[in-house]
Amino acid sequence: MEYRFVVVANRLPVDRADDGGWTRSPGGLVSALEPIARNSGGAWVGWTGAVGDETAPFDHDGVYLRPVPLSPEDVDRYYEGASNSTIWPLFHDAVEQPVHKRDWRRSYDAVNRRFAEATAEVAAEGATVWIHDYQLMLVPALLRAARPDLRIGFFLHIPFPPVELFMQLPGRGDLLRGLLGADLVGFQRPLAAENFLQLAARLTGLHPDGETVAYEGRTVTARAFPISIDVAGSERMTSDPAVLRERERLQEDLGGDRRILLGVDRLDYTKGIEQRIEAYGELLAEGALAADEVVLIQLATPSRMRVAQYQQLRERVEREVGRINGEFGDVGRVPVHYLFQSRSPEELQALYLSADVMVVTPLRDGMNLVAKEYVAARQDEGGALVLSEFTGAAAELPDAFLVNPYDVDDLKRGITAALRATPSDLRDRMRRMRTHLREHDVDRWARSFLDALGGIKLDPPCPQ
Ligand code: GDG
Repeated sequence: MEYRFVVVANRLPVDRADDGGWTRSPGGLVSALEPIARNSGGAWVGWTGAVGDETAPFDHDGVYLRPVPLSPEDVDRYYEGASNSTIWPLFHDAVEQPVHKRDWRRSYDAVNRRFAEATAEVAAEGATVWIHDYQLMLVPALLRAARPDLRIGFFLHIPFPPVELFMQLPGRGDLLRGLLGADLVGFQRPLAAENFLQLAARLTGLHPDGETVAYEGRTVTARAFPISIDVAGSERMTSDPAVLRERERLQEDLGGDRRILLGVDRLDYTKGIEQRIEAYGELLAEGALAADEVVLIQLATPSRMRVAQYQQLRERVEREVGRINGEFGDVGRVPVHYLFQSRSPEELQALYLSADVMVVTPLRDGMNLVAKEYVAARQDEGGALVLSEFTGAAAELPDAFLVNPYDVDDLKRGITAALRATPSDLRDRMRRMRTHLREHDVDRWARSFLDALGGIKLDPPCPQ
């Protein structure tokens, strides 16, 4: 098997359909990379998402998919353990205590080896390989050892922590050397690239020169490539009849003309959901907001529910929602509509179109696509975005109402300012944010990374 372009990610770009077949997974990453993979003789290496699934490799939409099976132990140790209970919290400022276990690390190492072996098998001589995210940080070096002919890129979707925090990691040297196996290491923000280069200097005694560092006879480049969304796709969806029907239904069900605050997140402790609800509760308690004038819809998509910290977060959030609804609600009228569910893309779009204020308040977030999706959805130039300054998106969207999510008073100030802003101020802000996004969509992100990496030749972008 000889593929000239190989994407390597924890998950394959498909989900099992009800009829047992496969459908393309939603999301900008897949919609950006799949066409590139299809047009350049591409393959994708990743897990199907089903524990113990031994599906053989198959073609889907012109891309060769090479599953890497994960056993129940792999899912416990590599995925929920090392990836999501050690690396994830540590790379997000340790907002939850990272847990360190030796058998998790061993499993992380073993699964990364399997990903590297599978990739080495499918990549053609001199192929370009693009590896994604924190679950696979050892793969670049493992792959280079097996296949020095390859051009290897790595992109980290989450923040890269400051040196002092990274130094706490058992196996820190292996992880760093793992990444240094790539020719190009991409991050969401320049600060993350700087952290990485400083770490390389500290741990290995290398001497970075600008954004590059010489390592084992090669040059490794570290640079920011802020990810984005499929802006044209999002704009097309706003006129989809199913979306418009859903928006009407929402308005009817909510009744009256209450203004809508909206939160959309995976239920994750990095997303600042508790702080957002606390701020909203205080605004109600102080009478700054009245439950018959505003409503908060919080869509909290179930995520990593076997990890203890996520179960505890769910309990805390649900207790607080119950308290606020108990204290400030009435029969037939609750101040918080809390949905612990996953909704269809059409329903999500209808929520974006209905929200007067989108409240995105992570304590730390590599980028945050929800903020960008909201802006892309608002072709009407309506609505306001309250955005945590600790998201990657904040650097690109200074016209949002920026807040410090650790400061409840600042959260309250941001929400109130967004609710009180004049329509013309909001329109100006939204227009500027939309202009930025249209020029920086996910296709441009993928192309700029692959251009910097060199290797595959890309078709020119399709006119929109
Ligand atoms: C990681 C980084 C970085 C959520 N609920 C539903 C649903 N979603 C979709 C959103 C959005 C995506 O999930 C979440 O993306 P985020 O960027 O907000 O956050 P993470 O999942 O933490 O993503 C992050 C990203 O990678 C990309 O590099 O931005 O910083 O942490 O697209 O729309 N979609 C549907 N139903 C839901 O209920 N259909």
